[in-house]
Amino acid sequence: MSETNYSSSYKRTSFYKQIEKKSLTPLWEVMQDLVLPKPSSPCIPKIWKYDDIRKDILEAGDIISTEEAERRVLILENPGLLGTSRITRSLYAGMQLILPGETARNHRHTQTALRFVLEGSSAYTTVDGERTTMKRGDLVITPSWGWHEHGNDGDHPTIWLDGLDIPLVQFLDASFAEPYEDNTNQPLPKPEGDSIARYGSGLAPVDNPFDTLTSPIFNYSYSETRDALEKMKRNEKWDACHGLKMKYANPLTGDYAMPTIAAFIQLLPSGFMGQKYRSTDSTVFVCVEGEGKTIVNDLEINWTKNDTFVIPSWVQHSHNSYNSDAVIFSFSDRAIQQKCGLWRENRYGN
Ligand code: 1HN
Repeated sequence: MSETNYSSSYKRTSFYKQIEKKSLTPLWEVMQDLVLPKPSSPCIPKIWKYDDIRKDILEAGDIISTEEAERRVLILENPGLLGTSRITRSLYAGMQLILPGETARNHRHTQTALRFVLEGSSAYTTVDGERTTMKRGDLVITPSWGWHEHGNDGDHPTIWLDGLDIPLVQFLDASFAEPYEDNTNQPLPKPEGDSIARYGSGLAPVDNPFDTLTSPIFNYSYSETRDALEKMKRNEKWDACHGLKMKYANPLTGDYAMPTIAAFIQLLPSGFMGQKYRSTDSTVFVCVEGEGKTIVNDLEINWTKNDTFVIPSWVQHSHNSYNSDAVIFSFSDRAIQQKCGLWRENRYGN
């Protein structure tokens, strides 16, 4: 073989060995895997039926205490991302159980968290000095590095879905976490309802602006949200793909409620047959009310109350409700993608 024969595989293999020792590696062997012409996520579509997993979540209550576990959670791990504790490539999700009389101690970390309450009405969360009661359908958020603890004062278990930006923070190597001093409870300088009164009434304090990266409203109550949807619905301006879809907004900026995670609520009117849609943010959906199906290529995902399902980035899907209005909560990494100019969507199968 001539000196100039580029395709000599022997020459290449020995060259690769030579440079490997110097921590060098050839781009041309991997470039196609690094820069894809379109998203191709290892995340796969998947549903967790609440009826199927509820007994396992409750059984975890016999297996471990909140004291021992720190947080008693069953992770929803995407089968395409086994061993990674991820529901999508950038997001973590889990089902958390807190039994009557239990507490989950105060701590903080740089990961941002959301909780979407599925069952129970007697648990509470305290975030940075204010307590809130957690009722079904409430969205409770915890900012990066905010102190937070939970408890259940009632007679029934409470179960909620946690969503955190754990994989994103992991990727950036920006994780810090710490327990509260001597495992005590945090002080409660603010009365319950203070932040919603101060920031959720179309008012804002004149001075001392809040850290607006995360919304100062930390419990978006379902009764308010549901009422708003019901009133908006009278206008009948349905989006062909989404029905009536709203984002949870920071009232001070109009941006998403959290800097990294976008959260949404949508109402599909009875008998809605959505058009095809895809976007670059892999999304976790939870059916809050009603029932229906989401068609994903050849797959039909049938969902009813409290079922959680995931649709990967850039996968075509369409939502359909059956014979009652359906309400769906969802969250994704759209908040961070849009800040980086990465987010794309398309409609109608284009
Ligand atoms: C966490 O702090 C909570 O506070 C839930 O309820 C899930 C998963 C990983 C790391 C921290 C909580 C978590 C978590």
